Amino acid sequence: MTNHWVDIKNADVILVMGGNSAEAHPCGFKWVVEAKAHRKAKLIVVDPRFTRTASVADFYAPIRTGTDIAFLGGVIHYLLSNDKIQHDYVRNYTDMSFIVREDFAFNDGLYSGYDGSKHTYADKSTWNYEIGDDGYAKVDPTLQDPRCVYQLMKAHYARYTPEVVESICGTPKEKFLVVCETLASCSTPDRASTILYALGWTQHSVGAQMLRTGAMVQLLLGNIGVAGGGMNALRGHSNIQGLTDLGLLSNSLPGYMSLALDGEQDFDGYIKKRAPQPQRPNQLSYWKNYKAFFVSMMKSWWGDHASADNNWAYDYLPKYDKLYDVLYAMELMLEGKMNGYLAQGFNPLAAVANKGKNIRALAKLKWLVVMDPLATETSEFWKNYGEYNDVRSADIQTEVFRLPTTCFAEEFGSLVSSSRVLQWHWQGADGPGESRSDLEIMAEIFTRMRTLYQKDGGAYPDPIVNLTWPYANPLSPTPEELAMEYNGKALEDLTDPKDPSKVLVKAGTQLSAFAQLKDDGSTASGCWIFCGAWTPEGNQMGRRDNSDPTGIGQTLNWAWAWPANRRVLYNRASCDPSGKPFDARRALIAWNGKGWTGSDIPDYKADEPPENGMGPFIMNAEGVARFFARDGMAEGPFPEHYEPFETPLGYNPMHPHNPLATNNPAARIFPADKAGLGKSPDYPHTATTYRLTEHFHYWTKHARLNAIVQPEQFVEIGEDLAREVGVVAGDRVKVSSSRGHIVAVAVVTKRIKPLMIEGKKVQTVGIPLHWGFKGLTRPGYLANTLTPAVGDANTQTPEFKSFLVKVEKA
Ligand SMILES: Nc1nc2c(c(=O)[nH]1)N[C@H]1C(S)=C(S)[C@@H](COP(=O)(O)OP(=O)(O)OC[C@H]3O[C@@H](n4cnc5c(=O)[nH]c(N)nc54)[C@H](O)[C@@H]3O)O[C@H]1N2
Ligand SMILES: Nc1nc2c(c(=O)[nH]1)N[C@H]1C(S)=C(S)[C@@H](COP(=O)(O)OP(=O)(O)OC[C@H]3O[C@@H](n4cnc5c(=O)[nH]c(N)nc54)[C@H](O)[C@@H]3O)O[C@H]1N2
Ligand SMILES: [Mo]
Repeated sequence: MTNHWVDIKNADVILVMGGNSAEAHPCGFKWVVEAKAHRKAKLIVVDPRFTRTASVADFYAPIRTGTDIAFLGGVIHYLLSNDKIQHDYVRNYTDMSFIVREDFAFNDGLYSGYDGSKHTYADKSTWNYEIGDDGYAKVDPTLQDPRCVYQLMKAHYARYTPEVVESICGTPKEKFLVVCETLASCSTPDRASTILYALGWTQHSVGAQMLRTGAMVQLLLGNIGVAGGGMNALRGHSNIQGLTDLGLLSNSLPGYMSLALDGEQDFDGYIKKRAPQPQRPNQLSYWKNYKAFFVSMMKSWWGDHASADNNWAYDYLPKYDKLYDVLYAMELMLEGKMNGYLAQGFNPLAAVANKGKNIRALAKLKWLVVMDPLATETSEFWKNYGEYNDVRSADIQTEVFRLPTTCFAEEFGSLVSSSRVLQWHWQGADGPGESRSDLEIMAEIFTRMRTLYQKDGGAYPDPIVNLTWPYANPLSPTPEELAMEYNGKALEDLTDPKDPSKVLVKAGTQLSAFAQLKDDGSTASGCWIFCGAWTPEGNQMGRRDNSDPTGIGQTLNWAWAWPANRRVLYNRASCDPSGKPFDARRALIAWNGKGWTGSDIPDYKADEPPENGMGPFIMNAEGVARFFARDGMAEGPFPEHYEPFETPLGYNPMHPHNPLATNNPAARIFPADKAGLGKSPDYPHTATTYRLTEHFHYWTKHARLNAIVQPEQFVEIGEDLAREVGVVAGDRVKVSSSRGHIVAVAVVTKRIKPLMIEGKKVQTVGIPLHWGFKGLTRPGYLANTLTPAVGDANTQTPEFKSFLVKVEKA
């Protein structure tokens, strides 16, 4: 979240799109209820289904799955053509006035630089601003230049008229316009809207661009960095925010640093690329500190083995050639190139797209380790469970090890919430039986591996035998030790640059803030954004003072938020260029003549006078927010609608004559998966998968009370589809995709209606995901029997939310 849970109460309009927060985040949803009750906030829900969130909304609009870019592109067109944008904000704080390179182009659904044979944008160099001789981006403050971002964006989205939106999304024009008008009411400085989203946006082949389109709407309305605004990703597992913060994705490092790419063997080049020079006068480009963050991390990992002489052990880090995401892992297993797999707190057979493929993949492994408190579908993938897991056990040679772990309530430590708040929690009970904590298991695996490398050597044992392992009991590191390590400490006395005789931080002392990190090896910090969580004053994550001096929910003494205990990111943008809050009733910070103060920690240089003109988006070298994604995105600088890989239309209404632009042109799909995609004549219905409040994924079916409230697998179909296939509520239906089928009870509902898409009736089928063949509920089919193995082009998150099926009476 750019903002935080409590801050939702400050919103005037709440758009829930691509999520169902009343159901999946029922505790946090209370802040939506507060905003409705106390601010008369309007709640709008846009979802293919009339959800539990929709049932308490002021307005609901239906949408076809996978078409949110067309919808939001239409909103952008509405805001620009009706001049419903916050002028002061967009002119000063975004790249609207920046001039784009002459050779940047968009034709037939494809941007410049596309290589059709590789299905990727091989050359993204044209996706950039014109950079002048002074190193600064060229701008036209009048916004008249036809190559400025404002003009290009306006032309790009002019194609998304309300009629086009209706035809692609199935959202009736009148309903679409109500959503536009309600959002547009927040283009004034005294009103703010927030967007709450989750998987309904991320789990698509164009997921990352859906979020970007939402962020563009928020920027046009001047709603980023202000109280009650923001782009708010409501996250999943209790610590999934912590997972990305700590860099557990295959291409990232802690604190959103990035692993080097294959070929980036030169250390200085690696740093230079990630620590860009400012591209506007007097700009702070905060990533200029990248080297300090990186070197401190390497010191934390390898201590004295990381020194200036060996580039801080840069060669110890792998350089990556591809994303090693879970879809790729399954592909490698099938190809016989991955022989072992460790599933820690993960049930991939249930959770990953295309179960049939995944069974064949797991069956090729030599060994599989499952670290889990429960016996899961994954740990028993080799066992025959009749129609629910119809395998021949005798043909499967994979050796499976189950290591029983404790569960979160049997441990203590920190969890990071969607609000970026690191909250310390305490153990409720000891784990049962032979269970051991994840920490102990990992520590023992590591120390045993290290012993083997010490004894036998190997191709490159250095990174393993030299790893720092400073814990009092090497077989059982404590959460306190780890938290202190992530925060970091001084390795030498840190002195005042103006007076070297003055020691500011003594060697061995915990650091207070990431501003103290150095690039010369004198500091260590395992994750720079967590620096400040365990200071010389102690554990900041355990703080429980909920006082809220300004009454807008800024409880700065409740636990600790990264970065720097800041609760609302980009909060400099909540003030006008002179440093005065756009809305005094919701002030986060203000310039008081000498410094920035207020109810939040300034996301800016604390004593920087506004008249110097530094931009508020200090993580971008140009100091402003980007409508034009000049780097980073896989499929282009402006989001464009592409159809889901399994489309009920078979073509892209925006580009009907270019088959290369039917689906995301930059998405990766393996040949066999592509050949196996379903087509609409055989699989005429559009399906989506989702959660229910009563279950948490695949594990609460092991708990008796949850099993009682939702005992049996069902699918939701509309009354019209039920009539078409000849079933009534309670009948069993067979739902098939090109990859397999499930059989479940039909819930026939008014909550899902057919949509008219390009003149054709399209039915939506809703498939809750919680059932399987282990646990106390009635055995059921894994929903991922049906889903395709294709992912978002940037993140490889599978397209769980939009695929084709056929519904029949069972
Ligand atoms: N009770 C409970 N709570 C949970 C979980 C759980 O299993 N049980 N899981 C947790 C986890 S890990 C996560 S990640 C979060 C997920 O939180 P959510 O994303 O809110 O949950 P989902 O139910 O997967 O999907 C949300 C909604 O997206 C809609 N949708 C599908 N396709 C589209 C589309 O193309 N456009 C739009 N606009 N909407 C679409 C679906 O109809 C559904 O209502 O929930 C967390 N909370
Ligand atoms: N079709 C479809 N598929 C989906 C989704 C969807 O919307 N549609 N959503 C996706 C999403 S967002 C998610 S997050 C995944 C969820 O997929 P998973 O994360 O694989 O699902 P969970 O059932 O939450 O599995 C977590 C496992 O962790 C175990 N566990 C609990 N506590 C601990 C612990 O402290 N230590 C260890 N080692 N184990 C523990 C639990 O017993 C459980 O078996 O599913 C994904 N798959
Ligand atoms: Mo999730």
